[in-house]
Amino acid sequence: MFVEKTAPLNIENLKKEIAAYTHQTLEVSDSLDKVLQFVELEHLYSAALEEISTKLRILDEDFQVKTAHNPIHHMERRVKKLPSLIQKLKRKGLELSADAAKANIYDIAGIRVICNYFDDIYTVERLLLQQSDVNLLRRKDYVESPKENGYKSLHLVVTVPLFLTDGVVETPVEVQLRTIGMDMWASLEHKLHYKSVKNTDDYHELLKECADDIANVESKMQRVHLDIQHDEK
Ligand code: 0O2
Repeated sequence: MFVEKTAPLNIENLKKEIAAYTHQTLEVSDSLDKVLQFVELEHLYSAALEEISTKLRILDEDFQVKTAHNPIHHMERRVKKLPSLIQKLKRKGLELSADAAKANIYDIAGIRVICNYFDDIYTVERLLLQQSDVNLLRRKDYVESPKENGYKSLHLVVTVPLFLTDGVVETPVEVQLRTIGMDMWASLEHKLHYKSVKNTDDYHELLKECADDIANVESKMQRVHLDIQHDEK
């Protein structure tokens, strides 16, 4: 069910990555301290992803047992890689430290929940947020109000409690909920935006058209799905 996107931890590689992104040759004592803080960060946010993934999997299975339908098609999760995290800290003009990251960056742990149909997005949101230990910090509904380029997804930042050896730590996780079609669109647009040498503007209108076409097809398919569900009852 999960597509793991996290590379295994390796202190030597982390040291090299920190040195490359801070453009400093770090002395061993200094770098080790920083590295260990980032290792701890990785551990913390991986644990938060584990918690939220389990919650979502249990909800999906329970929904299937009770309604014969799985709202979740699949999930992808990742802890933000150190180079992207450092880039984001720099972009926001923040100190390059694990503490600054913890306090200011909310998408260190990210999970993408790909839903079967449009309605499933809001079902999963409702079921997740009604859990007493899940707290909503931020919500951006790009499904209701798509971005100008046609991007659609529901973004939530929630905290989950982690019961660690030294106490409870409320840890934020960014949850992106979208349909299969919205995911297909976002993947292509992301590729065009970040990887392609072509001018993104050339595809602006075409991509917007694709977003509308996908929404039309997905809404027709949802109608068929709802009719079938209704007939089965
Ligand atoms: P990555 O590599 O996916 O992590 P903030 O996180 O608050 O500083 P922002 O832009 O306010 O930044 O957050 P927002 O709007 O919630 O978007 C965050 C993430 O949503 C992005 O993460 C993308 O994953 C996705 N996203 C937002 N807009 C678009 C878009 O137009 N096209 C595509 N394909 N994805 C989008 P990152 O950090 O950019 O990258």
